Amino acid sequence: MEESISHEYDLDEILSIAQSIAREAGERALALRESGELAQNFKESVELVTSADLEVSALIGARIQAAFPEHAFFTEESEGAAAARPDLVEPTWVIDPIDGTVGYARGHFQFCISIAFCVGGRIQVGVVSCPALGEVFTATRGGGAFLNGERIQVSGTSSLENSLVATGFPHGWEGIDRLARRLGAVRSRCRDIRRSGSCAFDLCWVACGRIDAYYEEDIKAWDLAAGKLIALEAGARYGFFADDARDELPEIRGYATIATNPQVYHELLEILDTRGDRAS
Ligand code: LIP
Repeated sequence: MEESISHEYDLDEILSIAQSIAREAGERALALRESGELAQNFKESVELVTSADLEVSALIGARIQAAFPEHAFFTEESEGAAAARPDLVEPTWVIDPIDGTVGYARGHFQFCISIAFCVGGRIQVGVVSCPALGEVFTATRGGGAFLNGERIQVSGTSSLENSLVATGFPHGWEGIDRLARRLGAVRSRCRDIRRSGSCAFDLCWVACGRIDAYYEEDIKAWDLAAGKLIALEAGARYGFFADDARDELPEIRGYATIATNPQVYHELLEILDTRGDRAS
């Protein structure tokens, strides 16, 4: 299957198109923010969505349709995206036009344009552009992971005690006591905690070794798809710390995700999941 995919699809060409779309989208996101005219609304009363999320989503969708009219795509802003359960068998793009919207709207640098190309049930290409930092992370399945064209790999930190661990929290307050308990348990065993506000950003920082581990209970396919491939191709170990509560395709499952350098995986997993390692 893997071999036939690389025969049927030119992943390097797809990567190059995805990269140029991500760069254009990033420039547009920055320009919209600088214009000072961002409209802000809330989905389901808690989740921020700005006019830039919608505009950048439309821009990326239009570019993909123009380049690959036969491919399916869905973005965080697509209608029914939350309930969608794509099987990724046919060519499908999974996109977060702005991952880290809350920080983006407040002028932070930790936000990303996340674009993944999937086919044959797997993520094949991932691009995460961080326009405020001028950084673009890329990966193709089996082809390694890169930051601005330079090969990257996960950190060599060998113990959780010396690890920087990133995590995130859902937009609402549901389950906050459980999340806070878990955070306390992790914090008492690691060097420190980071919370960027963007899953794609955190996965890329695991990939390039700026942090050693990332976990989060409730992320979505569009948050993780590109970053997951980038982290894996950089040598990360990726898995789950609880049974799936959402019946998602494992390849793009966002429930109870853990991604770390392989050396600290078991130590962190033990804290998060007392039932032991049930990773992928
Ligand atoms: C964000 C995630 C992040 C999570 C935030 C939010 P959005 O996605 O990437 O990991 O902690 O609460 O869900 O909403 O900015 O696309």
